[in-house]
Amino acid sequence: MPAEVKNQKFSMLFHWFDQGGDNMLTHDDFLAMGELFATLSQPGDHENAAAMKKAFEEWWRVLLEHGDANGDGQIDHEEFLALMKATVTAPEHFEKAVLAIADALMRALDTNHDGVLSKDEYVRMYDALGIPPEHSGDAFQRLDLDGNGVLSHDEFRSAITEFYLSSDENAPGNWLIGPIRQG
Ligand SMILES: [Ca+2]
Ligand SMILES: [Ca+2]
Ligand SMILES: [Ca+2]
Repeated sequence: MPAEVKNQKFSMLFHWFDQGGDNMLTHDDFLAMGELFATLSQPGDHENAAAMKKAFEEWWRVLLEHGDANGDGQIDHEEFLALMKATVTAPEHFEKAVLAIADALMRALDTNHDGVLSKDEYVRMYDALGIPPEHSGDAFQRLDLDGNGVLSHDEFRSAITEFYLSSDENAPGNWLIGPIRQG
């Protein structure tokens, strides 16, 4: 049911971001996500590490500012789904939070600096970020829209954009962090 697809994707995201596992998102969770993503950058690559941490800070700032209705300094599951649909995916926030992470992540993962992601470079993301790796091959194939065996910057960006913005249950970008759990 297409209307449900975004809820399922954002629900997966909520549980992934909830690094403390208490079913609430806090500033600490976003600091932890920033640290986790920063581990993907190469030793000495402070620029991309800092860019990812900054983007997670921005993401948290947007959530707190626009969605903490009861002012307890935490974002619960319902608050998160509403915020993701209405606020984080608004163009002015999407660029600074989501796409800023995407661009720095792509540069960090591209370890041989050829401007594209090979399957090996892509799969490293799964291991490091705690995403179950068993579907990574399948995901890679779907995201490689022109089928040339590597992910271009555009393919990576469009996967991330689709993940956040598409209500189509068959959108390739839905596979970004694994298959959407049904039900
Ligand atoms: Ca709250
Ligand atoms: Ca590469
Ligand atoms: Ca490609």
